[in-house]
Amino acid sequence: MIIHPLVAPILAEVVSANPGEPEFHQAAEEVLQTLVPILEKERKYLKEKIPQRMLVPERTIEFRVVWQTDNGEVQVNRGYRVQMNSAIGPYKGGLRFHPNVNRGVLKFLAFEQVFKNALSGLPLGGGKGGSDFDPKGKSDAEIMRFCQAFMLELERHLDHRRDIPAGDIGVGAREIGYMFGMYKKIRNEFTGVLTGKGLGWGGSLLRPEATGYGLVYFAADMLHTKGDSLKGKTCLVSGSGNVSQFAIEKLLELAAKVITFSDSDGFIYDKDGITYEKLAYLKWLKNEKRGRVSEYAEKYPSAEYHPVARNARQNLLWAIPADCAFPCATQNEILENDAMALVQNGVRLLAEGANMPTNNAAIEILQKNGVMYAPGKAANAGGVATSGLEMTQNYSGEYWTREQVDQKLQAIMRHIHDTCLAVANEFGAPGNYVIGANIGGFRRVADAMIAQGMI
Ligand code: NDP
Ligand code: 2IT
Repeated sequence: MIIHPLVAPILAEVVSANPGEPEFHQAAEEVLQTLVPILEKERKYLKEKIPQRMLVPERTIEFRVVWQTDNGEVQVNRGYRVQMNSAIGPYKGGLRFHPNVNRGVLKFLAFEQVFKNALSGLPLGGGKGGSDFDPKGKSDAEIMRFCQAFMLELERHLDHRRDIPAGDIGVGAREIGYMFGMYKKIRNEFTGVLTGKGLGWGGSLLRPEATGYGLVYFAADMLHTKGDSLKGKTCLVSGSGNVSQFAIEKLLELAAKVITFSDSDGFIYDKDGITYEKLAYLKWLKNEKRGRVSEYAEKYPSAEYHPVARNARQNLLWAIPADCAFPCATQNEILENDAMALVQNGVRLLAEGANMPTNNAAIEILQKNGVMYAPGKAANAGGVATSGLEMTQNYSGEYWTREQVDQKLQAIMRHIHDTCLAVANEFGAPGNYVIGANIGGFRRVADAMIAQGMI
C-alpha cells in the first residue's frame, strides 16, 4: 500500500519510535491513510499535531504480577494498562489475558478504542490493558490468585471517574468478579470501577450479549441500505467466545443460517446450520466445561472439525461459501488469501466483531471488490457502549430493564451506522464505513483536544 505523503512522515515516526510493535504500526497506518481528506480540508489538525499526539499514549503502565500455582510454583507475568486518550471522558476499555499480549498489541487496541468510544457518542475516553497470563488449563483458584495479584497493582491507577476497565479475550464474568472483589477490598468502597459485573452486584442486563448483538444490529442496518436483510443469509462466524456466542444467537433470531465457529486450534463447519440447541451446547462447552470446539463435532456428527494448519497464510474457514462473514476471534485472522476467497465466493458483507481481524491489504481487496465492509471500531462498539450504560446506571443508582438497555443499544448502533455513512458522504466516499468511522471518531476527539489546549 502506498502511504499518502501527507501522513507518511507521521507513520514513519510511529514506526521508528515504537520498534517491534507491528500491530500498532498496522492500526496507525489504517487510520492515518483514511484521515487524509479531513487533514487536507482542515489544516488546524496538522498544525496542532493532533494525529501525532493521538499516537502517543497519555500514559502506559507496565508492572510485575507474581502469583503461585496450585502446586506452589512461583509464576511471573507482565501486566499493562495503556491510558491512551481522555479528551472526551475517562479511560475506558477492556483487559485481555492472552500469552500474545504485549505493549504493542495493547497500544493498537487502545488506539482503536479511542475512535470506537468516540463514535458511540458517549463520554468515554480510550484505554486497554491486560497481561501475558495464559488462562488456559488454569484452575479456578489459580485464576483467582492471578486476578487478585493483577488488581493489587492496577488498583492505584483506576477509579470510577478515571479509568474503568472491562473484559476482552480471556477476561469474562469470572475474572471481572475476582478483580472487582480485590479492588473493593483495597479501597473499602463499592463503585462501578469495572464493567461487565454480575447482575446482583452492579452489572447491567445485556452487557454480556451487547457486543455480539450490536454487531448483528449493525450488519442488519448495512444490508437495509441495499433493501436487503439477514433473513435466510448463510453466515460465517469465527471464534467461540463471548462475542461469537451472542453474534450467533442474534443471527439465529433474525433467521440467518450460521455454519461456522472456531477456536485457536481449529474450526467447525456445520453445513446443517447451528440451532438454538446446538448453541446452548456450545455455550456450555466454552463457558462451563472450558473445552475445545472439536468436541462439538463429536456430539454432532453432521459437523466437520478442521484443525488449523500452523503458520498457514490462509484460514480455510473463510473459504466456505456464504453470504456474510463475522470475524469474532482476534486480530489478523483475515489476510489477503482469505479476502480473495471471500470475494470469489461472492460474500456480500463482512462486519468485524473482533478488533482488527482483517489486515490492511485484505481490507483493500474487500473494498475494491464491492464487499460491504464494517471495521470493528464501528461494528463491535455495542460492548463498550453498554459498558457506558452500566456506568450510567451505577452513577445514578438506577437499574434498567432488558428492554430499556436493548432499545438504547439499538439506538447507539444505528447512530454509529448513520454517522459512518454521513461522514463518508461528506468526504466524498459514499458507502465507505472505514472513512466514516475513522474521520467521525477522529473529529470528535480532535476537536476536544484542541479545545483543551496543548496537553
Ligand atoms: P473470548 O476470550 O470470550 O473468546 C475469544 C475467542 O477467540 C475464543 O474462541 C478463542 O479461542 C479465539 N481466539 C483467541 N485468540 C486467538 C488466536 N490467537 N487465534 C485464533 N483464535 C483465537 O473473547 P471475546 O469474545 O470477548 O473477544 C473476541 C474478540 O472481540 C477480540 O478481538 C476482542 O478484542 C473483541 N471485542 C470484545 C468485546 C467484548 O465486549 N468482549 C467488545 C469488542 C470487541 P481459544 O478458546 O482457543 O482461545
Ligand atoms: O474492545 C472492546 O471494545 C472491549 N473489549 C469492551 C470494552 C469495554 O470497556 O466494555
